[in-house]
Amino acid sequence: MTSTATGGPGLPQERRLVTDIPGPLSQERLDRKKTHVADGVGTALPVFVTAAGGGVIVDVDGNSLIDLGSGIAVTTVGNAAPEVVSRVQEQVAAFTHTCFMVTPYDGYVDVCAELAELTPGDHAKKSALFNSGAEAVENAVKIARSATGRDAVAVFDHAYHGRTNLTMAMTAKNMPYKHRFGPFAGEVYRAPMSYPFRDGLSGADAAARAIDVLDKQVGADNLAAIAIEPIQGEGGFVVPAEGFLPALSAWASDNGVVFIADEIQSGFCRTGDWFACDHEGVVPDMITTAKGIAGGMPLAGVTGRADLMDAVHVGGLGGTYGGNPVACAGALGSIAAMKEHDLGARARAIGDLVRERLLDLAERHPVIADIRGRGAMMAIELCEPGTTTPDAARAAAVNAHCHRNGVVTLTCGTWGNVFRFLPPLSIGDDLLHEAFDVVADAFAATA
Ligand code: PLZ
Repeated sequence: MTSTATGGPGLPQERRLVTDIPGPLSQERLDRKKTHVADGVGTALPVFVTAAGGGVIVDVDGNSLIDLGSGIAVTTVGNAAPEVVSRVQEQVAAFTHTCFMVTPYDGYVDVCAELAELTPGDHAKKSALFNSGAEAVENAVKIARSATGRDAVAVFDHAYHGRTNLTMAMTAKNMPYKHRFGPFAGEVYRAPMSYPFRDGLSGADAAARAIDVLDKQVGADNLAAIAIEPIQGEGGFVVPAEGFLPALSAWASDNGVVFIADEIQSGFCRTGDWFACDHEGVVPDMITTAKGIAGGMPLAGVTGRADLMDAVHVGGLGGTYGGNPVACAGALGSIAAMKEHDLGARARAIGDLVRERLLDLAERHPVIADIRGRGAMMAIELCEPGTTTPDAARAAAVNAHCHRNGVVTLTCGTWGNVFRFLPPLSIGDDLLHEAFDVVADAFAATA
């Protein structure tokens, strides 16, 4: 079952359905998956992929689907982007691995230099590289604890930070992430998030509420770090009210608490800036990155104030594969493409197009209770009309309709009632419009 397909932007940019979704050849492979792959590993849209690029994903049956998911915000520069492919090919032919902790190489240092330049703030910064977002978050907490000599970590309602033991503890939602997987790491405390659609609070009031919880229930002196997604991802694309992040960050700074922005989903041009923190000029002490950083190669980073990063003893940070040379080559290609094609501007243009389509849709479908997000990170929350009662069943029905009709869509949210749109920034306007025509049909068909 090998494939010689070539992907990338040269693929025909079209939605093309030649079988049911999933088609017979995907069905065969699904049976094989059932035999060999643990049931705990689910798949949202079970077509087996042979190629992808631009704004489409092609499956074994010859269907071409429009991609509004980017593999959960990863292929921001496009799947098999030429800048990524060429650098990866060159690197993989030169050497695949040495372990940076054994014998170093330029790619790792180059990525850290890019991170210092691109992340918010012009202070002295240093980075360490890892394999996954969860691993980056774990290490950010380790570094913050080492630098402050404190234990406690504050996180927020609806937060998602990963599936390892510490990051499960930091993640809010039980199903499917935490159920029966405890006991969880200790010294993790949850504060109320700013969620304008549900709490109606200003950023300042929501920050005061969160700070009061942290101050009274944890104590600023015990807090090593506050970790927050500047726009929440899995939790429902919750965009905090203006002023919430700056107020929290100021409080953290006044109290010697390390402010960690988890930009694993929102970073690298996704929201129209390099990072979501840029929107309000928030400068985190530490930032975690992954996903979009490397165009599909597994890479993650922790970037922070040099004094914090250097608080850890030599040898205290690492891992066999962290900052693997092939993954670093992918990151350098992805970052080069983002700069060269001004993908931040492209994300803003996509955001305008998507918002317009969603506003139009919401006029006709009162189940759409909230439209939110920024740039190419937009979402709608579905509720029983006129209420804030989540309508997850409708979200699932709309999602299934989109999948059957060749559009890769994703849901999210604590109640599973949020529909999120994360197209690759390499998608064309025509394809985007066609995808939203399908979304509109899905709402009409499930009304
Ligand atoms: N922090 C903000 O969005 C990953 C998870 C998908 P890893 N989000 C997608 C799933 O169901 O596992 C994520 C994130 C934020 C951390 C992570 C974790 O990143 O690379 O999946 O470990």
